[in-house]
Amino acid sequence: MSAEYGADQIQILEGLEAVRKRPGMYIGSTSSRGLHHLVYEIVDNSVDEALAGYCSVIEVQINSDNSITVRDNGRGIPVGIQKKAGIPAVEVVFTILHAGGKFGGGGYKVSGGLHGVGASVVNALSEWLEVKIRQDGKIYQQRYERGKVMYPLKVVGTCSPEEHGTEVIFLPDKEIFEETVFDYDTLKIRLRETAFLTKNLKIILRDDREEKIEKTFHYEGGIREFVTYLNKGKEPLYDPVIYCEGTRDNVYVEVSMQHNDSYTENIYSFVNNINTPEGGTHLTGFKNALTKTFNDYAKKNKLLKDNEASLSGEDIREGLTAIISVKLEEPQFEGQTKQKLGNSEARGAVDSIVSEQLTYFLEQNPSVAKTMLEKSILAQRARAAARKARDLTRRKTALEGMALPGKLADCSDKDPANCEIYLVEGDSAGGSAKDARNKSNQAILPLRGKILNVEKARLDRIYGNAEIKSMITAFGTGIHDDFDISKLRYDKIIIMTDADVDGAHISTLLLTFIYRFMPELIKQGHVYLAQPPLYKVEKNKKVWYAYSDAELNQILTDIGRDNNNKIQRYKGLGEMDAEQLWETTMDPERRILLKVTMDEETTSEIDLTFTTLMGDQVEPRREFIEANAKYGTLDI
Ligand code: TSJ
Repeated sequence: MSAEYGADQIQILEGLEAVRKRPGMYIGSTSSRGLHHLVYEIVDNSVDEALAGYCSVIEVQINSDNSITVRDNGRGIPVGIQKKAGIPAVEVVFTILHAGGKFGGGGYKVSGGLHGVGASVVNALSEWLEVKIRQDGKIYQQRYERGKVMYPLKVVGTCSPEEHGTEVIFLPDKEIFEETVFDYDTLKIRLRETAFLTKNLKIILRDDREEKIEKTFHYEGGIREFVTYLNKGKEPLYDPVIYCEGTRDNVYVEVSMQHNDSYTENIYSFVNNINTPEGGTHLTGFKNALTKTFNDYAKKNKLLKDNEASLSGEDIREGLTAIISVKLEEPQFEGQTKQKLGNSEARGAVDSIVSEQLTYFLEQNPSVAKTMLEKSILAQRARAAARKARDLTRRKTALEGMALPGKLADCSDKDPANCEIYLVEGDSAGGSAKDARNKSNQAILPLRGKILNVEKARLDRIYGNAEIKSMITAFGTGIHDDFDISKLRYDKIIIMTDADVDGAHISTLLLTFIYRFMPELIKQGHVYLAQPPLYKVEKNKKVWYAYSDAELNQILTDIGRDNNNKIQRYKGLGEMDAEQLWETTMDPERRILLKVTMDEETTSEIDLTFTTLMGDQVEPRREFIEANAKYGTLDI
């Protein structure tokens, strides 16, 4: 055990009881999200060990009782007595609350610095936790229950002197968490991301609950492979992925990027492996470097004349997928949600490393440079056309006040808090919905024909699309930089489509539009999916509605299966009359609404979901839509 690992570095703040009293302060929430955070808190310690160069494999296992095992082949948490506390260092790690909780204000965890941060929090919130350490030919073990030590650290066996590592197994406390069942896919997404960000680290995820699943994430190319993964289903414009790496001012910088043939920008930034959805200095440094380097190159090589306008950053980033990953000792996070990097040295480090290496790359690869330039010039032209179209609509609204779309059947209540708007596929269903609705607070916007796929259209076409224009004016908020949530005209935006594959497809197109143009509406919980029933069952003048096959079976079992049932399968909203539509899908007292939510920590996966759905590859899309249509929801 090294001398630096002493108690003096660890600031003891409060007992574990405080964690149990206010768990939200330490892990954000006690919902499913907080539950999964427990796993990340433990795994992060093994990742730190990997970053320090001592660990190459991490195994994460969901056991049949929903406990979690995390095992690594690192040096093993030190077992020697820690001077200040007078107990083994491992016991300090699990029983003493360390400084710098992620959610309790104060600093963030420093990768490669304060190990064991978070372990005591997990311990406090677990019914039981056991740690096993292999070190110097011995196996050590200790057990805790709700944070309390059950016995002093003891040797429980021997192992080969070459073996070393840490194994932790814990069961989240049902007294604390509303949800104690782990979701395999949630862990999979996060662990895959961690593996991308830590090249050469192998992460194995196992689910031992029902049918056994095992998946290994191991990316020698690191964030280069992350970009390839994100560009799956799109057409890359050049190969291989561009990669920059270096250290400046104690900031380790890695950037990977590749353009594809789409029109959206997909840039994800990370600090010490933590996603920064709001960006910050590292992202700014990257954008500056890209814009400047590219314009300099174009001018120097006469690809852009001196009198021609420079390409804007947005033009150059059209269709760009990129990962910016920095690692630094003392990250400062800013902004409301503390997700925005503030360290100014990160801006300089990323800017100079990317400028230098990208300049060299462009000079060495003139054909790639040319491809990028052509894409940017097309983007520049489209943007100019789009600006014109947008200015035109803006001027119109200014002149005519609220120029609401003609097809909108608005509600009479003018207080947005009370109002909802139904986006309804097709004119006939739109007609039924207009008859069915409560006119005072429910507005109907019928959408005709195919909704434009915003993933595959340039801005000028998007702005020219009638359905999109009418949604933008009806919502009232504006889009992108002009977006203003305070102008939202309806508290709920409800997408109502047929309960079949086509309906699911239309829902997805609408969600894609909202996600790309006004993501805040989803983040702030204003977007919903209506759930029309699949079946109507009638017997002896009584009526039941079923929203799934399982529910239909239950109803038939309850009322008896005989020839007096008349079962009707609804093929679409259009088959319901106004009264049925009201009863089943629109009456706030009886309807089922699914709120569309997104987990900001795994934004890259949401983008990928939309790309899968909206990209060119038909098969994965069909599978996804069918899988989700069955449950009547889209899980983004
Ligand atoms: F969360 C946790 F703390 F319980 C935990 C820590 C859980 C798991 C699964 C692994 C670990 C962990 C800690 N793996 N590896 C380490 N390494 C150290 O704690 C360590 C080992 C040696 C030295 C040294 O200076 O010799 C220093 C440290 C921090």
